[in-house]
Amino acid sequence: METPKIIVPPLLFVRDLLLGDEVTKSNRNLSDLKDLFQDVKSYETMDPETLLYEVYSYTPVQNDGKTGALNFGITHIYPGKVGQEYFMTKGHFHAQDNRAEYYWGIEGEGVLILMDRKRNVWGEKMFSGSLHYIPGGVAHRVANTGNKVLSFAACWPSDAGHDYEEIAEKGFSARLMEVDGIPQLI
Ligand code: PAN
Ligand code: ZN
Repeated sequence: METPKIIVPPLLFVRDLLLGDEVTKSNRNLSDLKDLFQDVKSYETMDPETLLYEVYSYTPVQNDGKTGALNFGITHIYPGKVGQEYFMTKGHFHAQDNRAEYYWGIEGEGVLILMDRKRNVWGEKMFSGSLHYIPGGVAHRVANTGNKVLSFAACWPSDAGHDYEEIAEKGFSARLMEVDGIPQLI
C-alpha cells in the first residue's frame, strides 16, 4: 500500500466558475443557432457574432463505449432576445436515449424547456438552488428570462452523446417568448 495522502482536487467549482487544467470551454454565437429562432427578420438585424452562451466542461472519460463515467459542465447564458424569444441553448436529446441528466441553477433566472418523444413540452423555472432531473428520452433547452447572466451546472453520463439533429430539423413544439412582459411557452 502507498502512503495515504490528502490532495487538493484538480477541479474547483467556485460560484459560477469551473476551474482546472482539464476544463474545456466552448462558445455559441448567434450564428451557431441559425434557424432556431422564430423571428428571422429580427435575427437578421443582429450581429451574428453576438455571444449567446458559453459552456465549461470536464469530461474525464471520452465517449469510447465505456459506461459508468460522469461529465460535469457549467453553462452561462447571456441575457437578450431575438424578437420576443429569449436567448437559449440549442437543445438536444441524448444520442443514447435512456441517458438522464441533472441540471441545477446557480444564479440568474430562466426556464428549462423539456420535450418528450411524443413532442409534449413543459417548462421548469430555474433560479439559484433549483434542481432539475431530466429523464432519458427528454430533450432539454434552457432560456435566460432575466436581465443578467443565467448560470447552471449539469452532470450527465459520459456515454450519453448529444443528438442535435431532431431539434435542428423540427425544433421544440413550443417556444419561450415574452408576452406582455411575462415568459410563456407558446
Ligand atoms: C449541457 C449542454 C449545455 C449547452 O452540458 O450541452 O448546457 O447546451 P446545448 O448542448 O444544447 O447547446 C448538457 O445538456 N449536456 O448533456
Ligand atoms: Zn444534455
